[in-house]
Amino acid sequence: MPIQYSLANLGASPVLAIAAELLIEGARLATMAGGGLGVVEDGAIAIAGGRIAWAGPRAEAPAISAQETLRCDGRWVTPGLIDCHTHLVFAGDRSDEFARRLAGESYADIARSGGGIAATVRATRAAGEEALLAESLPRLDALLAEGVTTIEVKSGYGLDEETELRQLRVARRLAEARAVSVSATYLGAHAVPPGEERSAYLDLVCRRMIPRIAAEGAAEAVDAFQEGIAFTAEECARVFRAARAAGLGVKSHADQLSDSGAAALAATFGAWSADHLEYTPPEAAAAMARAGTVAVLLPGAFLMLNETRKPPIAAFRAAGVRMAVATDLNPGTSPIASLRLCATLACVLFGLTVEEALRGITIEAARALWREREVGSIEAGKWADLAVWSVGSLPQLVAQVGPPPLFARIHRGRRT
Ligand code: DI6
Ligand code: FE
Repeated sequence: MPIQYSLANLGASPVLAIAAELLIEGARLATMAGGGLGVVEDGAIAIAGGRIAWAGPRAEAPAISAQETLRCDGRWVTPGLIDCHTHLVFAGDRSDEFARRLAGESYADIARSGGGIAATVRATRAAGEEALLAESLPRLDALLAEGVTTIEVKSGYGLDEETELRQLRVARRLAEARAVSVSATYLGAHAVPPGEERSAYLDLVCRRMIPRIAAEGAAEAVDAFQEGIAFTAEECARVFRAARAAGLGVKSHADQLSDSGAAALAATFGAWSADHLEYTPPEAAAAMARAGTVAVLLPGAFLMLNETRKPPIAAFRAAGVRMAVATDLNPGTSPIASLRLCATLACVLFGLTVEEALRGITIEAARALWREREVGSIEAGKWADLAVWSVGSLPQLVAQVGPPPLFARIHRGRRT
């Protein structure tokens, strides 16, 4: 709740004002508070201690004394964007696979022939920590340049203890190198490492890695790739049990290339999110809604693999499943460092409305990371993570592809 002081309840004491470090004025706000866009015309935001001290219509604002004022001249302000599914810490390049797919090979064919995830595992194991950080920063910078203030980063390109932990360390170092919040996810169950026996590898993931990662605070959640070319439902259930036992969140790469009941399984584990979902049957939506499992749509991978089967959006809407949109930024299926483009693709390819797409890269994405109490909307008490846009209307944010119309980016109250 905003702290409000009025003369009436202050009696004879001196007039108190909000002492803000930064006051944002003359803005049109898309707060994402409540169920929709939460539009406030002629809005103001007072920021203190890196958090939103007050937000709302200027006419209703309490007295505010500000060290600095940012006048927006009618520009739109949204919450800072949130990319809730990325694999952006990796080494190497797989553009050759793009050419192979154009020549007719499928993603699964390439994976079975030693390419795909295994190719990036080889490159990532060979890269030292500094090299990995240096390769990852330009991808992060591309996201930040379009107003992103929180990202999720998955491991999953090490598949051995040392390299997985190195990836997770680099993920955390991104937040020291740049003004961004990072949520790290352990994706040991991305593929069986080349030359290893699957049950022995799953022992390592479940008995050793997950407890260690939880104890060290190296990640907040555990993800698994449930697919014919990756792990079965039983194997993923084992990973999710270990994650829950260690007190970590659960996420799933679910039903991307085939229906293996992955979304429904994720829901039984109370997963934070189930992601991809192209082959998810509409009947799984009810269980996802009950479990509060967010459907994370990844239209970049759908585009790059030239897929045709689409996620059951109508069923998600009907059941009240929350929908987020993310880049899936990775070197194989979604080499796309633009969350705004992915929001556009979610509209054009999957039929999301502009409102759904904008909520999908803000408040619903926060929910997919269990951070909705901290970020994702413009409400008093949350971190002051904001994007100020030089656009005349909100649809312009997703109706145009090209340089981001970003006027200012604010992370935890600091203009960056
Ligand atoms: N699904 C994906 O889209 C990425 N991982 C996954 O499980 C792709 C990973 C890659 O091809 O490198
Ligand atoms: Fe992914």
